[in-house]
Amino acid sequence: MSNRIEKTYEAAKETYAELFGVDTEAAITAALGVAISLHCWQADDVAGFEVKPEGLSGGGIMATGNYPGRARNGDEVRQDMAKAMELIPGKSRANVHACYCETGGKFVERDKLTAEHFQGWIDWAKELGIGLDFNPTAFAHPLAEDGFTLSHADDKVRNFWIRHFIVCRKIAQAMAEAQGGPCFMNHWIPDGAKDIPADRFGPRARLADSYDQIFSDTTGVDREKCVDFVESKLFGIGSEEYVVGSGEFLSNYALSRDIGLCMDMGHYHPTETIHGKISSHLQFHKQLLLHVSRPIRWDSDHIAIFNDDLKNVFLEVQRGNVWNRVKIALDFFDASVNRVGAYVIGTRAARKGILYALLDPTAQLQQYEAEGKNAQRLALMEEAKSLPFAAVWDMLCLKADVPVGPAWISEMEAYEADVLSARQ
Ligand code: RNT
Ligand code: ZN
Repeated sequence: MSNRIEKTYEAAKETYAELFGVDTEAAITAALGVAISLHCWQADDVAGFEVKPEGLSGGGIMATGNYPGRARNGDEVRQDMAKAMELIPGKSRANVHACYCETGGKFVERDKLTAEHFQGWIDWAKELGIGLDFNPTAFAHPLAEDGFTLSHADDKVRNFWIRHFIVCRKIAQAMAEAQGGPCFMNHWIPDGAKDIPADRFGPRARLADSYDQIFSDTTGVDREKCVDFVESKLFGIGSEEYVVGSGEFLSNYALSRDIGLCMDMGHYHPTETIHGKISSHLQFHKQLLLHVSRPIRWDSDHIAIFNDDLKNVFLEVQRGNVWNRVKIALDFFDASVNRVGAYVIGTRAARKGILYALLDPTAQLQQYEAEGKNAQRLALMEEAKSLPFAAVWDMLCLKADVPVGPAWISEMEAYEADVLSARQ
């Protein structure tokens, strides 16, 4: 098998080099080195491990489906993520939400969380040799029930969330220190209204003020280690009409305060894609966090696949040569299929997208463009689509020592039979 892959690859390598001037070896090495952060919340449908007092409810976010085998605690989530990582080529990170704290069976309110409650994650990441990223959790909580958190009109509620975000940055800092490198911290809030608000200004003024309080807290936090991003959204369930942290609001906020901007592929109008926005934002913003997801109608969180939207995002990064200014994280949650399978499908798709972009004949395309040869430019773009990409992808998997092609499916099935099926 590896013989066949090597032979096919050698032919592909020649085709890429001779006809397109592309070095497949360099592309494979570069593609394996781009970190992709795997979100812990695919393993358990965004449930988390908080010990919840009576009456504590959900809200703000929703996974649909009830496929058996959901992870029920930290060890199971980590076990599933580690299994997925065995089947995924290239550099991984793990992205943890605050509600995935482990508090030893005791209820700990979100504004009292500390790094101690994430020691299980920190130790595990060290063992695997991967970095951790972090997120405050501003949903699935009684004080998020009416749809407002950091922009809440009641200062008691708003201050609670400010305190939560402040302690979360300290946790991110501790993660960064433990791993000897930055922890990318994403601040997403669900705030918004189902129907037409009479005041769109007030919540936005309060949100700006809350963020200012959060980001100006420098006690024990430095921006090289805890690297903050804010994530916008178009609408959510229960915030169909108005989202406080809209694209414009958060882009302006982030830029004016020197905070990173996060774009989730699923957070725009259904006919809108994000690749065209990257060059606009990066004229002004220093860096972007990209949440790789797949929007379908009202849902922004289907499993990422190797489609045009995804290819275009990475092609844009390649053509602008901004690999060092984007961070890549996954954000989808599908509870209707084998969840380890969901991780592997989505992460392999993202890695494919990265490799696909790194194999782009960018130099030639841009030269045609400079010479006004636009038929040639479009022709080469079209021809590049039918290059033997699969052969290079298979070689990447081989080099990374992960299953090639559909071989991982049977490993997923075996894991389901051995591990997942025992979970009630
Ligand atoms: C929600 C945002 C956000 C969340 C995670 C769980 O619409 O995309 O990134 O998915 O924080
Ligand atoms: Zn997201």
